[in-house]
Amino acid sequence: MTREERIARAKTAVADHKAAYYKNGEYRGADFWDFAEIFEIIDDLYEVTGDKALFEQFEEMYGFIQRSYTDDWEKNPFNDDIMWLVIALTRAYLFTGERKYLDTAKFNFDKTYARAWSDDLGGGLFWRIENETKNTCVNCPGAVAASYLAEATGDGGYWDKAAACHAWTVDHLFEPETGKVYDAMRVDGRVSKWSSTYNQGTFIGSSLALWRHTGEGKYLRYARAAMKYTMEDMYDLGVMDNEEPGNDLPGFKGILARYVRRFAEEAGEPEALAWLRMNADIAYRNRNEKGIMWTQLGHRTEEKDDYDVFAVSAAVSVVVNAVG
Ligand code: 7K2
Repeated sequence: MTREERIARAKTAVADHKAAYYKNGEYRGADFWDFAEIFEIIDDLYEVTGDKALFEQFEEMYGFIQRSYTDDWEKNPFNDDIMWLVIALTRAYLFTGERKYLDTAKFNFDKTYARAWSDDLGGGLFWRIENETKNTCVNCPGAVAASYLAEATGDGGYWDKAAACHAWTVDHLFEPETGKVYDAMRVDGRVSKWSSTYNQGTFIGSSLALWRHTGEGKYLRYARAAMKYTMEDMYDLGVMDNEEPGNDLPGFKGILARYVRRFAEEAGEPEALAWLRMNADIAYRNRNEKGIMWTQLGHRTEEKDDYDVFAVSAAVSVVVNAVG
């Protein structure tokens, strides 16, 4: 398949998902973080196509954010949710130069970092405002968000924050010998060792960002180990045919996909992209008549209209990021 064909397929996948769910900046049924992660798929599509027609959609989606959540997201008790939307908007700023995206992202990052960071457990961000657990799903997105803000603002203080969130995760929730990323640590020190595609992905992404910035080899080793664990231990180099059922779970592999693309590009590891492309080919073959693709990529998608918007965004991200 040529690059042009992969781009055409990615555009079709996004357009079919939009046709089923999108109107005036809103994705029907998407809550705060679902929306943020679907926004990131549009960021990805821009990154792989450079298609400036997407700027209009960024603008519409920003309008939806303001209408629904205003400029200040502190009412959301999930610190991770805020980090995800900060990432989505800062990326859109880096493409468009649209200052209001950056201002909103920076304001909410700063406020959330201040409320979520503590010295308990040696540092790190709390997942929610109750301050009970420190999770990979906030610390690695926090590190990714901080590195994009560093790039966007030129303020090196954000690199320090990125490094701090990442280092806490490495020290408390990472197995360097296997590349497995754990889920969370409670304030009493108990650890959930469950690993997931989205945590592996944001760990890879934050490691790569810090590697690019510092040139320190340990960051590349972390990214490599986590990528290897994901492809080989979690999937045995096979198709991602899991993550259902579950509230959030079905959307997770879409987050992984963007960091697989970046890993392949930045670390120069084409076999990671080959694995992602194999997944994209299978998912696309299994789409239904409306072009919707179920999160179990190896399963034929049924002809039904009530698929959850986030659950069926994961395969869209796989197809978009497989462009490379
Ligand atoms: O417990 C956390 C996390 O550690 C775990 O990996 C997943 C597993 O669940 C939550 S994170 C998912 C949250 C994201 N923010 C919005 C919330 O509605 C959602 O629970 O599923």
